[in-house]
Amino acid sequence: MPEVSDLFDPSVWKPVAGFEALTDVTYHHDTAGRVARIAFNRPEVRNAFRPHTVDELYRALDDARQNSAIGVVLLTGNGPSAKDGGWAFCSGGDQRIRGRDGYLYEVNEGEVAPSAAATGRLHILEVQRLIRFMPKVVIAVIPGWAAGGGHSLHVVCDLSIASAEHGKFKQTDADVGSFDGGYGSAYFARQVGQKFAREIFFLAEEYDAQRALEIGAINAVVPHAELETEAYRWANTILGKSPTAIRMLKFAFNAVDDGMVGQQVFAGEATRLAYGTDEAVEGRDAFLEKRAPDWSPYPWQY
Ligand code: S0N
Repeated sequence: MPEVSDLFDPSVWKPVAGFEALTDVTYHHDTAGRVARIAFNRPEVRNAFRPHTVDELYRALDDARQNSAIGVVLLTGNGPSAKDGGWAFCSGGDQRIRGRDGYLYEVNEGEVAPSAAATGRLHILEVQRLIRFMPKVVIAVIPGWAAGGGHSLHVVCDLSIASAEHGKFKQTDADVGSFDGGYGSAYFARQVGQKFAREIFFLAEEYDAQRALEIGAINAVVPHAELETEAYRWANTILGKSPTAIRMLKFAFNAVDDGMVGQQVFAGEATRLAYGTDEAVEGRDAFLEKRAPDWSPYPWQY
């Protein structure tokens, strides 16, 4: 077994200090400290997530969000499975520990304590919102299965790139009695159109990376061995752009589908820009100096 993943290039990545104890995900920065690689690390269950996985994923993503040197996050799945050689991005919620009100924390692998019945969690949706609202580009790097909640996670990422040989997709929510009624379905329909989205959810049939590309569900299909190299190349291309422009574009793309929250996020960034102007500085200074603001240098522009 490789230490991290067969596709992982140890000359590119270094572990992130403070995150050594992670078990269900791995978290690295590139040597320049500008790209984050976060990977599901449960290949034996096709990278299904349990509450502990989601906790770790959220922590790593939030750390990348708050690191002002990081501009791009690669979200992927380690592999292959030592059991059967299978590859996965993520196969969604771990069905072995799904309770009646969400997913349960385990006492042992696949085993929950009877008293845990009241502590079910559904916080993968918090991860979806973190990806959606972080002012950085998140790329889903899909080396194998994207199924169920794993399918929905790639949908919410800004870009998706998949392995030609092993990239496979299936929306199994309705097979197991779950339904992502937000970004996973309704936003997916915005991407591929209502007919394809309904077919993928209602029939839950497998489709491959080429098909995903044809319907507009992903951006590119690349040879398996080149998947992470190509994703890293994309990251570095994006890093060559203006951070402010990329951030404003991401939130502009989001806003039309995100209602008042989308407007709020976009407007927050506009406020940040406004704070950088002399005009806003004058407003602040006038208040602190207890005088009327002098707006005369600032025209009512047309
Ligand atoms: C991914 C599939 C298609 C791969 O098939 P393949 O290659 O034939 O492999 P298998 O032999 O099936 O799997 C290998 C081993 O991995 C285990 N395993 C796979 N997926 C899971 C899983 N999700 N949970 C637990 N174990 C899993 C297999 O059991 C097998 O183990 P062994 O070797 O011991 O037999 C195929 O595996 C598949 O269909 N997997 C299930 C996909 C699925 O239905 N996922 C759940 C869908 N629902 C969600 O994800 C919930 C979404 C969600 O989180 C959410 C959304 C909105 C609101 C709230 C929530 C929420 O619930 O939090």
